[in-house]
Amino acid sequence: MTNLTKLTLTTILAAGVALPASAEIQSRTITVSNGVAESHPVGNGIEAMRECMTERTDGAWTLNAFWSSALGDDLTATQALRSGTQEMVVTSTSPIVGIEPALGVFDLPFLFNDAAEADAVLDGDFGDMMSERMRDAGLVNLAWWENGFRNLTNSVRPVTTLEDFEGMRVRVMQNNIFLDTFQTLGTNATPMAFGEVFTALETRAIDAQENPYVTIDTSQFFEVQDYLSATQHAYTPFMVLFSGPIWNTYSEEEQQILVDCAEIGRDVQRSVSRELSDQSLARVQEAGMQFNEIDPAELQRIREAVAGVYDRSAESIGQDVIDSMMSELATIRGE
Ligand code: TK8
Repeated sequence: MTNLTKLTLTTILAAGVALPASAEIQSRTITVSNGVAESHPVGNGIEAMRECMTERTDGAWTLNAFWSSALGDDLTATQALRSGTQEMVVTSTSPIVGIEPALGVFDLPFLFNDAAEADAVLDGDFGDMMSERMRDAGLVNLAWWENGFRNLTNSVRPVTTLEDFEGMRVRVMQNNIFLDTFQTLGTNATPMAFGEVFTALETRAIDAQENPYVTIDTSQFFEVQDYLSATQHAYTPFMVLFSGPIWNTYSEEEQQILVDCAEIGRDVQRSVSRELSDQSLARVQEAGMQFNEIDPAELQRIREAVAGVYDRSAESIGQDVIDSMMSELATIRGE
């Protein structure tokens, strides 16, 4: 043992810091941020992850969570991970397609039919392949969590037909595929970071936004939006990203703890998300939102109107990526 190590150990012991469970596990403080409120199922997932880490490290790790974009939006936080100044972020894939354009595949309109399809794709070979790609960008995807199926809210009128989208000023994520989809639907689409949406709706700078029921509920958009229409036009996954540069300073045992705990968090996060979805839909209606389903034939018209987005996005996403998604889906669907 060098003198320096002895000194450090003495200092640690004197400070009363909990000693790590094994030589391979050091004291760590992990900062995680995200854009949603703590009451969102991401909160349950993070809590499960924290319990898992505490148990596996005998309390040597602290997981510090920041909510509601307090450390910046998804994209800013993800860049902080790449430069090694923040450990972790739970982010939607959509705002970070500038970093890995192939992630745009998840933004293709009406891609997944239900959550079971999303789980099978994300937890299977396709999800692994996408996580592998993130490594080149200095990001380690620990697990796929769920944001969910997205639905339109607005303050103008119920959307029951394709024509109802016309002229609406809709906030979209910072993402060309969403921009294309909503422009094709006839709206006036504006890309904006999630943290700015509530105020933009409140001041009527925009009329509309789209997110899963749970996010509409926990971000209190019902306070500033009158109509909610079940468009279900896209499914957004969350990635639990870890900083590549910081990952490289962790022992193999520590890296395994991160992955295992993120997967335990995933199972909790997804099941709470699905339980809460119906409750959130009921709650926003109690809070005054007018809800409508869309007639299946009309939904089919909407689907056909945006079908061209697939071809127009092929160059940025990569035709090979779209093809492997489609063949994976065909297998899952037994086609
Ligand atoms: C929260 C975001 C949000 C996303 C969006 O950080 O930007 O609309 O759906 O939930 O990831």
